[in-house]
Amino acid sequence: MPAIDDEIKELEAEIKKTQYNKATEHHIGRIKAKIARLEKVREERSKKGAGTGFFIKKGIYPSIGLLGPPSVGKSSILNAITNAESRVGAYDFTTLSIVPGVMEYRDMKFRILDLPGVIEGAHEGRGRGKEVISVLRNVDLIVVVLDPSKYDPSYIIKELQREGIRINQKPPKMSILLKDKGGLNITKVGKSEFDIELLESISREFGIINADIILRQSMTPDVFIDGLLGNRVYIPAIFILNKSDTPEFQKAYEFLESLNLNPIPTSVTKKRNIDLLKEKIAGKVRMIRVHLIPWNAPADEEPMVVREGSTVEDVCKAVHTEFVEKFKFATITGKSVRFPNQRVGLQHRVQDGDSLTVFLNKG
Ligand SMILES: Nc1nc2c(ncn2[C@@H]2O[C@H](COP(=O)(O)OP(=O)(O)OP(=O)(O)O)[C@@H](O)[C@H]2O)c(=O)[nH]1
Ligand SMILES: [Mg+2]
Repeated sequence: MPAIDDEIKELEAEIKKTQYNKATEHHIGRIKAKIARLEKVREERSKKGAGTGFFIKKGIYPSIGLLGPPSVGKSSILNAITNAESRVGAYDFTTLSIVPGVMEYRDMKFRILDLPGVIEGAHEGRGRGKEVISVLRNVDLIVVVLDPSKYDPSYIIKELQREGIRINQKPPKMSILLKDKGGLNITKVGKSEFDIELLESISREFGIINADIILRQSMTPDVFIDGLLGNRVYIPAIFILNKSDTPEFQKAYEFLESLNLNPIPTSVTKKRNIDLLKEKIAGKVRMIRVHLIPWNAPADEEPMVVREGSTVEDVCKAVHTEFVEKFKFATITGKSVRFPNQRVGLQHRVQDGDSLTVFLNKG
């Protein structure tokens, strides 16, 4: 799709050369909307011919992706915190596919994914960067790994943004009701601040002419575009600065501190802060405890610790594949239902403290 790519590049160049001030902000806002619209078209087209990318599925354990430039020590970290053995090499692109490992921390388990290194220009297809980054849409936490020779995360953050991934951000608080007529009505609730004319022209750029849009927070054009598109994912992220045993470490650490990224300093070679890293990862992912109660036997004493958002199906799969194949119904007592022993299906989401009993078809 060279045509679209070129068009996007031209528009980006235009933003770069336009000085940002009151007089140009509308112009820039509209260009940003145009870029977002073109990116959407590109994404839709590339989906049609897709099928070669990496794919991961959500399970009961949270998935955590190790993302970073080549050779910073991602695989070394995977090997240090999990049972896995991913190849480590003193050259770039040692890891060529996704290598999973299981990290245990207290009574919890986490699926850690070691990914190939990502270089600048990934969205243009350099390396397998685009595929690597798009995998991260489905993870529960992104761990950005850097080292003292490659410590500037800005291109990585940009690559994530281009894939529609927003790190350490909340979804914009806004609602859109599309209508057949009546024009565009943008209103606000509370103290939100924004430039109404600019947001109107952005909406038109997306072909939204008749709609009621309610904003519940202040909106920059970028946040508004995210809300209009509605296909962004919001994922927490933490930063690691590895190789703390090397002399150039301090300078890189101070740089990341100045960006308020709170990097976790680690050294795999010197085994420094490996437990701290596990603790930080575990602390960033919300887990819930579910008690499995067999219908004809005493309850297991230990609850299952699963990802927040897990369904009855996720839990069943983790116990035994037969639980899904022969599933008849389940009953739950707890926060996720209105009354004790309520019947639920496979798609029901469990909540912390739920007691679950699964009933199977015979045969
Ligand atoms: N000094 C030092 N070297 C390290 C440390 N961690 C990893 N290394 C070395 O850095 C090199 C790259 O390590 P890998 O774990 O293969 O790096 P990677 O990020 O997985 O690399 P790619 O898969 O190529 O992207 C190897 O030579 C490691 O031995 C560390 O804490 N300190
Ligand atoms: Mg590797």
